[in-house]
Amino acid sequence: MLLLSGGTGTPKLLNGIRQYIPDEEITVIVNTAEDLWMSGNLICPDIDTVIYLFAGMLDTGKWWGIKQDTFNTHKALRMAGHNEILQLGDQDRATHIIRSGFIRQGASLSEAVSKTASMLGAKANILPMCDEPVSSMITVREGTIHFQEFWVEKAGKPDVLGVEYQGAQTASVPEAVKKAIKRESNIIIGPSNPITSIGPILAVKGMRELILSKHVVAISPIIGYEPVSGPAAKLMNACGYEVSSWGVAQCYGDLLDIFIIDEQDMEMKSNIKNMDFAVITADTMMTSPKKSAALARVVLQQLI
Ligand code: GDP
Ligand code: FO1
Repeated sequence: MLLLSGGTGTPKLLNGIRQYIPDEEITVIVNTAEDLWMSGNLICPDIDTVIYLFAGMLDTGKWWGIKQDTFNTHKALRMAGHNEILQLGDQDRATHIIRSGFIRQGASLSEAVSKTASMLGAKANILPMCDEPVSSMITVREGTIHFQEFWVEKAGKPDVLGVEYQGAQTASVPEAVKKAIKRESNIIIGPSNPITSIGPILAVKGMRELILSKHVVAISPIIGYEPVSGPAAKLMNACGYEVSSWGVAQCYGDLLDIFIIDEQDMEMKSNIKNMDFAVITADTMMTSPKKSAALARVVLQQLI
């Protein structure tokens, strides 16, 4: 079982999938374009969400960080005048220190993530989309800024003029990712942000070609004309896509074989019918583990 994931929508689906499939049989290729170095360590928000989910540690209220974490170091740094863009939990920071230590000793990101995930007890195969640094850069009126500056520091408020994946074209698909894709017939594109979660994964040089021949099942992260959460609307608009499942389908284009949209968008099914893939409707709103499991069941039924 192989999924492409960001850090909120797809982890909710993974929470359902793991009710049917053992963690050891799940591989997740995760976006790294929201990563950044902060206070001396590499923060990988989407990877950490997936690790913490499989380790049973995730704060599923926020879908980032560790449940019941404290923020003492973050507060102490702020009192000393060192402001961190992201509020880092103390236990979460321990993960960053361990992973960054491996990287400083010469490990690739893939190796560092694999070791960190097993130290924390996550049994799924969690693979960064690439080992080289890639960043989603957002162009606003004042210039071009990192995704985290746009979304967290500036609270997603500036008008967005464009998005680019800095470093993606010179990055390469890691061997572990190539192997994982080659051995699967199906690839699931989870309900993640098509611009800043799935977009960067597909932009890694050679990734799209590897996925093209597979049976791709994607789940829309948009219900009606709004994302369930996060900045997808502003970013899709800026990239010239309609904010709807139709727009998401256009982002993925010829990769799609099966596209799962929300049952509320039943009438969109007829708009999408001229495309070269099947459209399935389901309740895609995952507000509980039970609802995640119900959607996961629909997804599993679409696999070949
Ligand atoms: P990020 O890295 O935190 O941006 O996380 P993702 O890209 O994985 O997830 C963000 C996307 O998930 C947003 O576009 C949301 O609309 C979508 N999303 C979140 N929860 C749900 C849900 O329950 N159902 C669906 N269909 N989409 C969801
Ligand atoms: N998101 C926030 O909106 N505010 C935060 O203070 C914040 C801290 C944070 C710390 C660690 C981590 O792994 C993720 C964190 N996030 C935070 C989420 C992160 O910015 C995500 O990349 C975005 O929310 C969207 O994907």
